[in-house]
Amino acid sequence: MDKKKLAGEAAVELVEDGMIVGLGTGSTAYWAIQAIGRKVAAGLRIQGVPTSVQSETLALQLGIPLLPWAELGRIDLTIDGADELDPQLQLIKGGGGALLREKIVASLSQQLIIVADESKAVDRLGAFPLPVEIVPFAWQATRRQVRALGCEAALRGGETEPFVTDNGNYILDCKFGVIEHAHDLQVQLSAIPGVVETGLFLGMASAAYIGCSDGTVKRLD
Ligand code: ABF
Repeated sequence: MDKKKLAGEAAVELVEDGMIVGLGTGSTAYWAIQAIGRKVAAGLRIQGVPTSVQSETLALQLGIPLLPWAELGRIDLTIDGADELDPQLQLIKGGGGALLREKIVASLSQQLIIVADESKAVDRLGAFPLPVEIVPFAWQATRRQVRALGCEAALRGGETEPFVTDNGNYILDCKFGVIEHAHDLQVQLSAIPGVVETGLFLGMASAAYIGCSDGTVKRLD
């Protein structure tokens, strides 16, 4: 039983004709985009807004019409993955390196629907290292400031060949341990000038579809 496929396909029931739809990144959102592609082939009229080069490429392959960036404004519904989600639907995202575009798209979305397998549902955030997108300039100094907030921060990909995001930035994967006060941490990280964005998505998700081992899909609101 592919729990990610179950979750991704279930969320697509919410996609209606005429919508502008945010297309998420990752292996769970992949299944949602595949299902949207089938609906478009059957006549559904939507415009997609990809959250990464990866999801843009997939959408184009499936013939999903994309909204021109210049027209980007309100998005009706975004379907995206997550690395962790807690009972309050607070999220850690960015394991796929697309957190900045994902957060921009999420911020414009009337509804953000998270799709995940049950392993992503946690009681408290933090077992998954928090991705933090930073500019390459003086990244070591930025890393020192991030570390000073109480975490181990590692440059994703390593110093020889660092991972570069779709936006030309680096990512620090930050082990804070259990994140008790996510809003405070978001404020502290965002105050560091070299930090572009964090993988904390707080108060943004409308619901989550969780694929379970017993073949069911749970909806969390
Ligand atoms: C993306 O999906 C990222 O924000 C997140 O890291 C990733 C989860 O990937 P997967 O669905 O493959 O587990 O939205």
